[in-house]
Amino acid sequence: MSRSGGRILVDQLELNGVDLAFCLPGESFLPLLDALYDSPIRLISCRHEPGASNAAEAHGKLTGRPGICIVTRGPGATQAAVGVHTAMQDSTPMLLLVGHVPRGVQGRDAWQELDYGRVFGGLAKAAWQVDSAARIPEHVARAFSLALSGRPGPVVLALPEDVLAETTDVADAAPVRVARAAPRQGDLERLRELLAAARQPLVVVGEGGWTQQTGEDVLAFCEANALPVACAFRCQDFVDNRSPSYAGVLGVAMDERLAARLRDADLVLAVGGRLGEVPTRRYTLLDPPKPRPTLVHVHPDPRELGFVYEPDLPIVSSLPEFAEALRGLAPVEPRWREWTAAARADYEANLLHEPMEGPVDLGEIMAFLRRRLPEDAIQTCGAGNFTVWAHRFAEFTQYGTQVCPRSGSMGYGVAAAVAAKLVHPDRIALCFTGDGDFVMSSPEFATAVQYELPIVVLLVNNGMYATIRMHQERLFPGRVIGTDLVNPDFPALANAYGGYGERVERTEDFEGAFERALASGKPALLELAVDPERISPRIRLSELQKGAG
Ligand SMILES: Cc1ncc(C[n+]2csc(CCOP(=O)(O)OP(=O)(O)O)c2C)c(N)n1
Ligand SMILES: [Mg+2]
Repeated sequence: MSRSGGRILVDQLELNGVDLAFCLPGESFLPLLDALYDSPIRLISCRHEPGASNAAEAHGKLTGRPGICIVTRGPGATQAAVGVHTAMQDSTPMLLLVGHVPRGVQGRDAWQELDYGRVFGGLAKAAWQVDSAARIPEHVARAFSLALSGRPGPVVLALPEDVLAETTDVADAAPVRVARAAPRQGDLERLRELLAAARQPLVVVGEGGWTQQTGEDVLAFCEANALPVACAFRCQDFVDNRSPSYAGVLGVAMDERLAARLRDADLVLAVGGRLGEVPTRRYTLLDPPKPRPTLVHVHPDPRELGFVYEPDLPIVSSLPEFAEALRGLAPVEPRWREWTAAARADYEANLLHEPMEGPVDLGEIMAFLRRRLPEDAIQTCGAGNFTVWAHRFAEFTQYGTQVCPRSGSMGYGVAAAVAAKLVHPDRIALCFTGDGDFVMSSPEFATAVQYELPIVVLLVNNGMYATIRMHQERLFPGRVIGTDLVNPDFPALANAYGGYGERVERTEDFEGAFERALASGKPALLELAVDPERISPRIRLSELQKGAG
């Protein structure tokens, strides 16, 4: 049967299990849009390509399957780059499909033409152009396979509009199956020996194909061996934070006591993750290339092992397979019970906040949310100092409930909440944002209204790009430039979009406002009017200006 390139492409997406795609329409991919008209794939049309690509990235995080983003050539593709960058940094499977200029005019610097292999070559896991409709099944299968295998990541496919329009008779490819590496028996025996020789071990969990079951298996192993386990930046939902083994997060503004534990550990078992710049505090808590502690590093992609840190024991394994294998490993007699108990006590102490200046206390609000949010509520964010409260004072119990950019990209949170509400309509999708961050992602608040997705946005308004102001005051005291913000009336903006908006001016008003936001049944925004003096949970602006901090 003869089909258009667009139809062939949509059929390949369907047979690979795609049921949701994010786009910003362009005339360069009309046959693809038209094929979606007849498809069960739900198409969400966004307001700005960064929103579409961030939502697709978040969808990849939420499902472990490639999130799909479809954009137009040139300006559409370049605007979508931010989600591709996050997917690469965060190891998230994703497909960016770009409508491209027709083959007949390529190479003339035609209107909106780009060489996608070159533009995205350094950004994505792979990027190339599809040159014939007949080979779309092969190319899409390769794209899925690459996105999902080894270290998951984003793949970019450029689709010339005449390739999408061309009709041909070609068979579908088979659904993509990805092989999963498993540890060798000798690896686990060696791990046990190294553990038996340790006195101050630390397990660090990170990205690269995590699942709920992986978290349960790793945590059971940690508990059976009384091991402390820390999460890498924005991987706080990888293990149940209530466990006596859980020791906190190696993130931005990490607890000094946890930082010291990583520095002082004599054995580090990294399950997933790359021991990147944030968890190692700019590679100072562990020295590259050969860190002082014995390092056991487990990763599905052999290229990540030894990339920065030379492991004593590198283990190439998918994370679920490794975690499953841990089940069969007999526990060792722990010599570190006190070390683990102290790590846990430090974590619990760090959950307690100091009272904050001004009538709105974010620590109190986070304490309320810890009690109030159901275990399956999904939290999203972008970047800013407000995230320090959101991360430090939150407790996660289930995988897939912290959908945040490890890339540190602003403007991610609203789009991620939209994706979360689409995947889990019955759950709360809560976006933490700042006055700077929200304006960057607010177009997707309109998407939430259009598709009737009652997300809840908590906007911390301190009238500035506080993160940058904080660094500015440290390095260039008193010379404030480029970091002040004059803001719109945020609740009015939420109302204008067709959502619910409220301004919270006192801590005690938050609870009622939160319930009203949920009860509104609409996308809701609560503006938290905080005192800019408290620039982060531990730092006051005036202290910075005096040279402290
Ligand atoms: C896309 C992007 N642009 C710029 C930055 C640099 N940056 C990091 S945090 C931040 C300020 C965020 O301001 P706001 O949302 O108001 O949060 P606050 O720090 O005030 O709590 C900026 C500009 C970034 N991380 N990402
Ligand atoms: Mg701000």
